[in-house]
Order: sequence, then structure tokens, then C-alpha cells
Amino acid sequence: MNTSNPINHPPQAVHLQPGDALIVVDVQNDFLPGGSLAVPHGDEVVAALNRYLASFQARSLPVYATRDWHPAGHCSFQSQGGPWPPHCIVNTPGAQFAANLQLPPSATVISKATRPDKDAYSGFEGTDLDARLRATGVRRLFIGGLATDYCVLNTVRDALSCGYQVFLLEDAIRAVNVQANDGVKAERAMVAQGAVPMEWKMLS
Ligand code: VGL
Ligand code: ZN
Repeated sequence: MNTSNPINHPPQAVHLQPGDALIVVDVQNDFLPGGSLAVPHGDEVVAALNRYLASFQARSLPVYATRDWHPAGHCSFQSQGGPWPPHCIVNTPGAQFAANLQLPPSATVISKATRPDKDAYSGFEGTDLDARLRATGVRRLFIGGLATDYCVLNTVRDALSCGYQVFLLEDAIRAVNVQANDGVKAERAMVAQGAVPMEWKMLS
């Protein structure tokens, strides 16, 4: 299997191995249908991610879950001149992970965008995620969650620039699509940067 040239030679099979980790991006109630910043079909990532979670747990591979964790009055909120309705405010139901997301007790939770005056779409920005991954000997990241065109896009970009090999979980991402093609554009950008697109059925 050759994964060195993802655009021309996408892999047919991906074998999980030591050094692999799963990153679940922002699967929080406010990003699901009924939430304050609902991602269309955002709930559909949960079943897909549960399959990956089971595969990683079966191999005792580490899982990280990022969460948007904003103080009330965060700078990204429209009330403060930002682009978004209030969402993922600390210790509110909207900030909780989806109830049916089967995170293992061993999952590491990474809170981001926790300061009132700074937004952060990437799970690496202003967090110790990279240090934790390095300390655990992680080399390859399998990344899915919400939203394709914001936090997944920025997390994948930073993962690649930190030197990780990145598999983009195409069956476990959904886009906000402020503009209709934002999600598709984000996927193309991630692959152009070096992310390898895959889906769960390719795991062996
Ligand atoms: C996100 C918009 C605002 C995301 C977070 O998780 O993709 N999007 N804050
Ligand atoms: Zn946010």
C-alpha cells in the first residue's frame, strides 16, 4: 500500500497500528440539529465515529476529543461583533458531547477557544494537544467530526504542519456550508495539503 501520494494513489486499505490516534472534533450538541449553531446532518457523524471509536478501542489506541469551550460573551458571538450565534458556552447542555457518542472513559478531552478575546478553530491552537500526542508516540492521526469547513479544516491543517500523517474520515465529517460549496472546497484543500481521504470500510 502506498499512501505517500494521496491524490494519485488513495489507499484501498488502512491497517491500524501503534502510533495511531483518533481525533474526534467538536461533536457537541450545539453543532447538532436543534443546537444553536446546527451543522446540517451533523448528527450523522455520530454513528460513523462510533464505528471508528470501537475499532480504536479494540486495538487499545488512544482517542482525543476536542470541544469548543467558550465563555459567555465570547468574541466569536454576534453580540460581540463576531460571525456566530452564541454556542458551546462552558458547562451548558449545548457544549456537552453528543449523548450517543461513545467516547471511551480513557479519551482525552481537549478544550479550545476558552478565552473571551480569542477564537480558535483548530484543536492545536492554544492547547497542549501536540505535546500530548508526541508524549504518547503518536505519528498518524485519523480525524473526523464537525465542522468540515471550520474546526476539522483547521485541525487537519495544523496536524499536517506539526508533521503528523493525517487520514481524513470522509464518512464522519459534515459542513456548515455558509456558502454552498464550503465543505467540498475544504475537503479539496485538506487533500491538497496532504491529508489522505478514507472511510471506515477501508480499515483492516
Ligand atoms: C466551529 C464555528 C464556530 C466548529 C466552532 O467546531 O467547526 N464552527 N465555532
Ligand atoms: Zn466556536
